[in-house]
Amino acid sequence: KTKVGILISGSGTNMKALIERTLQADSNCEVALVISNKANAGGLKIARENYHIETKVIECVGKTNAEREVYEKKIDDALRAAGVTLICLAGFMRILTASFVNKWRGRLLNTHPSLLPTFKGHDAVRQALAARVRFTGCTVHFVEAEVDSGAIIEQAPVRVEPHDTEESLQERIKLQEHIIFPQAMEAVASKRVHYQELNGGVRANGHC
Ligand code: 3YE
Repeated sequence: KTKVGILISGSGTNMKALIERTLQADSNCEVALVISNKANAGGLKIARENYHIETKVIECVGKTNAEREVYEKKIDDALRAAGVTLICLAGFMRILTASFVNKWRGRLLNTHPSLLPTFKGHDAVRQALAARVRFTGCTVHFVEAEVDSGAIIEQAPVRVEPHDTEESLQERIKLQEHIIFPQAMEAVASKRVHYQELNGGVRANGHC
């Protein structure tokens, strides 16, 4: 089975959906380690107590490039020590350096709450409401150094309702992420989808 490492910063609802998928008989994955950059992330307790998965808190010391490298080295070491070969960013709210991304390219997935390439950035749901679109959604993509720009693996649309708030829309988007993120994890782990570089560009080859 593919050993998966999950990086979180918060309540861990996407993490929980990934773990639940790995507990099904036909899964090609097992979650070997959950890392949070926040000591108070609710997901840590869930991983440890409900699923008996090893957890680590690795907090960032600062935002300079040198400090980021130190911090990411700790993450990299912990993942390798646990035998991880596939990383899922599940509500992890840090931008990763190019050197980390390059080391894990093709084995590093993120979920984003919009139909990329529309509404990149940390406030994607707010952007969707401001633009008055009828549909937004979510995207699971391979991570590139440039944030939210990596090859798309899977997407799901979500209709924007007339009385939606950022919170209500975010909630419904999350429900879709809980479906497509586990699908994308399994598809990459079982090599139905793989990362491909082609003359300067990249794409996710295959289907979930
Ligand atoms: N890193 C790269 N490429 C990607 N991280 C994520 C996706 C992704 C990635 O596609 N290279 C918050 C939004 C980040 C933010 O801006 N954080 C800043 C400041 C943090 C702070 O103020 O504490 C930072 O430098 O990390 C995962 C989603 C990242 C969203």
